[in-house]
Amino acid sequence: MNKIPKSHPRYESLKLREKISNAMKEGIVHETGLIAHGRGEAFDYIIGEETNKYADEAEKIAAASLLLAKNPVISVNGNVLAISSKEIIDLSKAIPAKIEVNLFHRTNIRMEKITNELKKQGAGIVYGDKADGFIPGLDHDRGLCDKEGIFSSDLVLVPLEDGDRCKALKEMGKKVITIDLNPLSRTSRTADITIVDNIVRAIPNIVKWVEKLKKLEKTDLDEIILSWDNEKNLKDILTYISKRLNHL
Ligand code: PTJ
Repeated sequence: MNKIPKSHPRYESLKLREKISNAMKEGIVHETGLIAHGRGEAFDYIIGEETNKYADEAEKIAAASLLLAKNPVISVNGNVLAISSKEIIDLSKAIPAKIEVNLFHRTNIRMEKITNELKKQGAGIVYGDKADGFIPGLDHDRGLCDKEGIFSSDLVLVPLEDGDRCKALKEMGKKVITIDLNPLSRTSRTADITIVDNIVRAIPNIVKWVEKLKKLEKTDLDEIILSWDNEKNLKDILTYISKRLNHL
């Protein structure tokens, strides 16, 4: 790929494409990850490629929930690593939360590459390769997880998630936070907290909220979370999108 000039009106977007494309060539992103990224881009374009007040509120609630969780885990897949690795590591340290590699298209070689890359970039323990636990209700390797990681967690942050893992995690009694630009996806509609924002903006904003909310008492954090209504937030976002489309 030719060097993208900073003056290009779609510089940020093209840089992300470049990262995803390079990570696919390195065997980190699955080839279908390019399609997933394209779907995300389309929704991002529609919401205006910025964090709106609904996403910001969801990011605040996510930060408070992560701070209150006893054993929070951040789930990382190929796409997440390709575009948000540093930010994920920052967030895991700010909480602190565990990191687990959990792949839809699981192969030993991808598990190893993603785990090594996270460690190289400064993550501590990276869970996922032991695979001594299983998420009930999922067929195939998608259910594999670590007993000390996702299996025993009380809260999981699962960004850019595929269809039914979110539901299966909820059925295990876990609180699930997702980041998904598509407010209509099954994951978006199943999660406890759905952040409709690009992960590259969402994670730094969650970190910002974590730093602010860290100073509060547990009871104040409980109070903040009490006001959260995920269904209402999703409805508000859909109304926001409809209004934008009507005014174009
Ligand atoms: O690395 P693997 O093997 O675990 O595979 C990862 C992918 C992403 C390929 C897999 O989980 C998958 O196929 O996911 P889906 O079903 O395409 O869902 C991904 C969701 O993430 C879609 O609803 C996209 O809109 C959304 N998405 C894509 N890019 C972004 C995003 N949401 C937030 N930020 C993004 N940058």
